[in-house]
Amino acid sequence: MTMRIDVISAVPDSLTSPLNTSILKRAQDRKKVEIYVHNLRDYAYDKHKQIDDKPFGGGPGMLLKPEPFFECIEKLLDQRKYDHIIFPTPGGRFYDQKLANKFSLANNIMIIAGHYKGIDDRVRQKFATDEISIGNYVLTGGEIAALVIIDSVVRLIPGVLNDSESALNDSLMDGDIIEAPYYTRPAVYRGMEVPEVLRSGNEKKLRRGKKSSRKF
Ligand code: 6GU
Repeated sequence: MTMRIDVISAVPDSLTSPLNTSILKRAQDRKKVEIYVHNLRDYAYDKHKQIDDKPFGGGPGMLLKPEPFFECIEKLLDQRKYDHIIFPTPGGRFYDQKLANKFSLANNIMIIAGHYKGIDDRVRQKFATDEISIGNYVLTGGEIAALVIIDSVVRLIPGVLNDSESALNDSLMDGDIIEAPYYTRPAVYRGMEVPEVLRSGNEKKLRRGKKSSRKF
């Protein structure tokens, strides 16, 4: 079973490189996930291909119009069922590992990447099943949040990570993700030494992930 992820964006180019690099690329090459990026402008039907307009009630900036989103989303919904239609928004539920685990069980996920104050709210009302924030700060748009969600979900799909990278090695203590520090050669660099316990070669005595490296 191959997971399918559809992302709708007004700036699809911002997603291309990250989605086609490193482990996300490998996951697609291994047919563990299919990721499709849809350009909102392709669903603008007026002759100027306009996707934004002035907000009712005034105020600065432009809003993404509802029609291109509705056209694109309804076309996708005609083709398959989606387990989650994710709407990244600073007002959403805070994203965490538990939610990533849940999303990783899905067959089909859609992510609607709008802009902060930049999307007609009827799109959210009509289609969003999961409104997600990735933290307490404001981004220029939902694309980077979409990438955060995709990255954290795809690495959990069986067969995406190799044994040495395995998500099973992720350490969780008191619900916090923690990692002990790692080192490679040289054993001494600019006077800084790798801890003796790691250099001894007695790997079985090592209990990785026990000691938090969290600084705050
Ligand atoms: Cl999901 N979107 C935007 N624009 N800003 C955010 C966010 C999402 N999560 C935190 N800040």
